Amino acid sequence: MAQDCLFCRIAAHEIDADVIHERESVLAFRDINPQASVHVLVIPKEHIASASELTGEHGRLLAEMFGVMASIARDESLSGGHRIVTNIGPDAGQSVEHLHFHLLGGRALGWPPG
Ligand code: DGP
Repeated sequence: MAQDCLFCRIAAHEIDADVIHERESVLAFRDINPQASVHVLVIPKEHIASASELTGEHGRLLAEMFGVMASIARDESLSGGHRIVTNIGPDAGQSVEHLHFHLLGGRALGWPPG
């Protein structure tokens, strides 16, 4: 756990969140500032600053995270489609330096994103 990392503290249940899925290594919770009717954040419990830090050693973890997201999309009835996105660095608007995938759905999503 990284000191002063918001998502590490959510993963440790030190800070409340609307958790919808939890596993030993992965947590999913609703975004505090939703951009669609379904907006879930999926994080590894271990501290990884962003997708740029991923290596081959994270393959199993990533497969688990994508499995969790597929399961959430089914549970949230996103049969018409959804989007998974991760922001990396300030130009992309990353505001929390702990890897997280945004799972967005429940409305038509424009492309390209802003
Ligand atoms: P990004 O900008 O890609 O780093 O996304 C960070 C997201 O985290 C942003 O959509 C808002 C969300 N967020 C920030 N603080 C909290 C919090 O305390 N709780 C929850 N549930 N979400 C948060």
